[in-house]
Amino acid sequence: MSDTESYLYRYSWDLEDLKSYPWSTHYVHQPEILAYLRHVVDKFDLRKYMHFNTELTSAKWDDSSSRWIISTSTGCIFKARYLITALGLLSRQNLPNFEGINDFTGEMYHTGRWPEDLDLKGKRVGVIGNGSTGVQVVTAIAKDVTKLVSFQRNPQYSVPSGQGPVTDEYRKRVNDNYPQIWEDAKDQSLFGFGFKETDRPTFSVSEEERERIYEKAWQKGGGFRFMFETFGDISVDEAANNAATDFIKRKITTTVKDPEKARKLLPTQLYARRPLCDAGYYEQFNRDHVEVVSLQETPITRVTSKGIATSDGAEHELDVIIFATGFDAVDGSYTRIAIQGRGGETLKEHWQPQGSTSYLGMSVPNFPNLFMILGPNGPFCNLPPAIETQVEFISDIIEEAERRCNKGLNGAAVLSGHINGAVAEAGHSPGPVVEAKSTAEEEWTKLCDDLSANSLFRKTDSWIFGSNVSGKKHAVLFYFAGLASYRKILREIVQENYRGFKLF
Ligand code: NA7
Repeated sequence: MSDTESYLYRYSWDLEDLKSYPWSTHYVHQPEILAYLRHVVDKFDLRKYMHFNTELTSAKWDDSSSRWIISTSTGCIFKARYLITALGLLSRQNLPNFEGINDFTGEMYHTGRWPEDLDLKGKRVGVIGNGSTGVQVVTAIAKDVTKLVSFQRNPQYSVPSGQGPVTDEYRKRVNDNYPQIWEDAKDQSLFGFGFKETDRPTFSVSEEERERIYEKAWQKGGGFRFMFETFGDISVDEAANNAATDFIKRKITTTVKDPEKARKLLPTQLYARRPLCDAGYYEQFNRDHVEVVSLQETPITRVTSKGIATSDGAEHELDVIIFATGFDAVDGSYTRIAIQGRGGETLKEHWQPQGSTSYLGMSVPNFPNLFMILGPNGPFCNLPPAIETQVEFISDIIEEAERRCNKGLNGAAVLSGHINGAVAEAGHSPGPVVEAKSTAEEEWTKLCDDLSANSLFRKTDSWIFGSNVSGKKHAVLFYFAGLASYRKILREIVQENYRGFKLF
């Protein structure tokens, strides 16, 4: 289930479709998201441009022809002037290699590769991981299984999502205001979640008023709302953070009836990961057949043929193990593929040892005409509007490069020897080359680093800083000043003749 309100978890550019396409609940589930994407593909007749079951295996920049040479799993080789990657922020699965994992005789699944027809009814199921996904899985399957064991390394804070049916009046209100809603989300807010983040400090109000504000947000629902619409300092001030977590902890202890389960479910860390929300998560632990294992107290020692063994000598017998263990996020989608820029350097090499870098989350020096959608250090926010923002910028810069090339405006650069006079075909220029400057990449990386310096998010281990995968450097992976500010910067860059880019 997406945790962004349905009306903002879609494309913004087709008002008629926005108003007419059906959605019946506040948040859409995966099948509805897929159906929506298929609908857009059909409506705009896009399927003819798509190759399915085709994996990008490598991409190499050829300086002499100014082309990307792109190899795929189907054996096809494509030559392209521009390569735009949309590999996904959260697509490379993180699958811990527990000792004995191959001995397990039951079924094992990672949530990122969920079989469509999986039926867990009547089964004994273990869920490893309790991030956004683990919390949803536990909530969804608890009623169907005969035994559920949630293996938790770090308990997390989760607030109600507010999921439920959308009334006709609500839908009408959204439909009547759609253009304004999008403008506010894209150009007035930090995260594009459909509300204005507050800058009210936690301790600017009395304790009673604070409680009232938290309670109101709890009743309304929404993870980002709770963290960013209640008070403006929860993610930067430890005392403010503690005040919010005290409230959530009280909710956990009053919801979970078994004190031992409640104790294990109480988080000990800061409230500084991606804010979670759920449709009745803590309530599931009131079922007798739902258990929680604290991996801090009793770590997994190995996977056995029958289930999972923990350090207290227990063997949790299971039919199915679900790995809700997340992803090698953001740059993990890139470092697994040999994407080679000028001189044969791969992106993986370019990003070592300092961690992944880019200009605007889209472009990397020495990787000409490569544009990443949601590459490292792009905006941290609701993703559909972030994706649209980047697609629009990339389209514009390519159009500008082509325009300059066609008008001969880049002739000076070609003749000056950057491409060394090389031409792809006799009598023709190899075409435009667009590339981020190294200084622009350095400045953008420093900005992203500085913006995150005071964030409590930086003090906790999560995929947002790359610290969920062993061996991965803990480094900034996002631009944290928000979508509106990011879009403003992009507009300024265009106005300043694509500041930070070289257009040959
Ligand atoms: P997350 O948020 O990265 O959560 C992964 C969970 O798996 C988290 O609870 C981890 O514990 C746990 N984990 C990871 N490795 C292990 C090992 N080796 N042992 C035990 N537990 C482990 O991934 P999600 O799929 O839930 O969500 C990703 C994003 O998708 C989410 O933020 C939304 O943006 C959508 P930890 O807390 O690190 O101790």
